[in-house]
Amino acid sequence: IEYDEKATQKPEQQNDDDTGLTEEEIVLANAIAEGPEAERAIQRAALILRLREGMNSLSRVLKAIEKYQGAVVHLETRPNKKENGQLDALIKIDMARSNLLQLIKNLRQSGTLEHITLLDDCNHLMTKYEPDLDMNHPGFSDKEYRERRKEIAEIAFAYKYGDPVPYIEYTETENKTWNAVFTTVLDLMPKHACAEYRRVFKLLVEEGLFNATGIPQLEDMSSFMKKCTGFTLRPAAGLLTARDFLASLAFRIFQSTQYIRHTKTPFHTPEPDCIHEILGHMPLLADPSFAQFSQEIGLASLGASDEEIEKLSTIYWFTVEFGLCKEAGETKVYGAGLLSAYGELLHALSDKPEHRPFDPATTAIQPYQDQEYQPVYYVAESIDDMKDKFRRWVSQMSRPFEVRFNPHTQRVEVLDSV
Ligand code: HBI
Ligand code: NLE
Ligand code: FE
Repeated sequence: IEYDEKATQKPEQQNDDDTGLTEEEIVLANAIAEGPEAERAIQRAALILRLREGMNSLSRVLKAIEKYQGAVVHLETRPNKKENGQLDALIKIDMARSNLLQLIKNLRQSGTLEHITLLDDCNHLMTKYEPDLDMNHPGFSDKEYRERRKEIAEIAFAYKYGDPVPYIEYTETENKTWNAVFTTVLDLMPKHACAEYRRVFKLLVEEGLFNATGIPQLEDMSSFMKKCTGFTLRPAAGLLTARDFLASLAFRIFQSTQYIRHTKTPFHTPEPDCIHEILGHMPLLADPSFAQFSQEIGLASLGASDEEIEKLSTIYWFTVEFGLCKEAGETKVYGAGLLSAYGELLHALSDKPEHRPFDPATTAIQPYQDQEYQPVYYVAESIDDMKDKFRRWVSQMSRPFEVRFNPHTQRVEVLDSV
């Protein structure tokens, strides 16, 4: 039976082996530097497998894992979403990188491998601006706020690829904070936000997702974005490392926090929170051209060196987070960090800070400020022009392979390797 299965494999699956590197390998390369040390380093992977023959398939898979000296750290079965009665298994394993690659090949050949994701492990937190650790955090002395943050962080830690994002019953105080920011943005947006933002914002109001009374649920926002651009959300517990955050963008996945800023500081906070993600990022992630740009930064980050990650993350900072652009002779805002913080939005458009034309090579090495308002902003001719300039710059980045995202399979494919 196994032999037959192989004979009827789709040509697409055979290609995977021809091209050398696959999605999984790139994400691996991304997580670990090259070299024999790296080959032996233990990597955690999450595999979703199709158990076509129920427990028989499962026992074959477990034997293969044992053969490659892997340790199973989590195992659960769940009903397959498409085929009634069929089971999927989610298995998390720790294994040496070289063995992991062998195992993946082996499972793919046997037709059991449905999906592999290292995204469940692309959620390493940075310990910065946390209410538990930072004395200057407005929530530092607020026990109730800190408890709430923990409760919401647990949702992100427990989240697994493919799950819907759990709903949160936001409190009255939380919804009031949202209301304060939302109504101000509603006020300022028509004059100061770029056309792309205004267009989607209007759609979101029409769909009833954006309103002054309550915080939109991530799952609903995710469905909306999926419809527009294929971007989906997964919950994040806080500020993630740039590498993890950017890697998920390559898969059109945006990692979003779900907690809200402290009620004492509605109009500016240095850490990301759901107001920043929902009001700042999501309208533009639902715009096709902008979504494409966001993903391209993500694709460029796969397999990049630490130095390159720093540059990409600086470009991300001065575009996606704090970017300005021209529109019919006026300067408009498209950066999410400005759209969710009106104090800084007004500062950015005033004559206090410096405005420089966006140029990837110089922008990439500009030091930035992540506690207070920026002293420098970069102004793009337009979002499309910014995207073109970024493309030209990033194409000179050295990497032994090129990657492309296949929207049908939701996988990153390698175009050529040397
Ligand atoms: N983590 N949760 C989260 N949200 C972000 O917006 C975010 C992040 N980590 C890094 C980051 N943004 C960027 O500033 C760049 O470093 C990529
Ligand atoms: N300063 C932004 C805000 O208050 O919404 C958040 C920035 C996150 C990078
Ligand atoms: Fe952000």
